[in-house]
Amino acid sequence: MFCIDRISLREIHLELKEPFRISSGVESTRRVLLLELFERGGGSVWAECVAPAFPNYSPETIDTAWLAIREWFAPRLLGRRVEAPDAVYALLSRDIRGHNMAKAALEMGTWGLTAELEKRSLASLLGGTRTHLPTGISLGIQRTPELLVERALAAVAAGYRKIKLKIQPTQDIEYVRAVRAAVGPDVEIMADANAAYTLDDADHLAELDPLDLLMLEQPLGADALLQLAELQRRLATPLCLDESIVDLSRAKDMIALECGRIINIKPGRVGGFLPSKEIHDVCQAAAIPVWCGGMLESGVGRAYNVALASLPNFSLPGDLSPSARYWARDIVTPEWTMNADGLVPVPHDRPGLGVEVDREMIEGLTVRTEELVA
Ligand code: OSB
Ligand code: MG
Repeated sequence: MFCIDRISLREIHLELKEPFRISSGVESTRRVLLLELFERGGGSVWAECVAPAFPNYSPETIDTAWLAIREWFAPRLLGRRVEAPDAVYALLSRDIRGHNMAKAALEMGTWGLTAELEKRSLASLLGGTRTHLPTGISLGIQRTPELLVERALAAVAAGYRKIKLKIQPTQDIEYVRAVRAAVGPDVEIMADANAAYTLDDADHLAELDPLDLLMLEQPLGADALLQLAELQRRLATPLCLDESIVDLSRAKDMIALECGRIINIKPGRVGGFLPSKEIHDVCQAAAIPVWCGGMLESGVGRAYNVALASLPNFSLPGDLSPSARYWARDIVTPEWTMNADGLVPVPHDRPGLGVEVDREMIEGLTVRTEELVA
């Protein structure tokens, strides 16, 4: 039971160590939307909205999310007594389509708040059992195959358990082939196209088959489920869906249509933890592996993803890179770390998010704030 009587929104700018390029755009400074939820009894928690600055990955952006939270979603929570966080997704979604990242920021925040109030770890509140999470790295598109090989070898040396290579039509087979040759047959590698291809590219994409990829992520457009099914019939490489899976219903469609064999669950993309858990459960029953993707989160968002990824069917390495992969300094203490075996420990022994947020640092990075009250 909780009652939130104030929500503060804040945009901070976090400089990436290096630009991150995917097929649909490049990012050098992460505009991060942070929220703080304040409970009537005095408890509070930080949360993060993963919406990007530009609508290339999703229709949502940080600016649409800000508007949606202020105008439509925060008013449904503020001043309302809520029994438990598993009721929040329905509360926010009734008669409002889309805006999943805005919904998720609040919904996940209420799970975080509940964990803080009950003084238990967010992972245990969600039902997470795993203690150390195998972690993958997502490597942005590089100028040459040689530069990508250099990054991939460094990632293997650092212990990463999975190497994801961003590709696009002008930079794909040759790049992946160079990495496979360099890392050898035993390293798990995959590619992510962020929807850059069409079904006409099926024969071209089939050239990936001999490179033994763990999966090919989102080769076609988010809504192209039937064409993805056709592509999957023509490829040996398992398809994994990211942008396509915006809710439980889409996950069920994927299973029924056989247009993918793996799901990348990003809780922001699907509207929060409740739908994430439902997708996790449906996939587990259908023997579909899932893994937790990333959206260049700060250490706050990472806390939520690590907790989710501790559920049992997150059986493939997640994009849970430690803080130092992206940031000169993260906004949380301790920073998120990965050991030499490529494992990120789940802070089961620490209550709430498991990290302290560095408010002083955040104040210095803040470019705008807004207070929403009951
Ligand atoms: O497609 O998974 C993606 C980052 C921004 C937008 C889309 C994607 C990504 C990543 C980054 O791959 C993964 C990470 O946060 O480490
Ligand atoms: Mg992806």
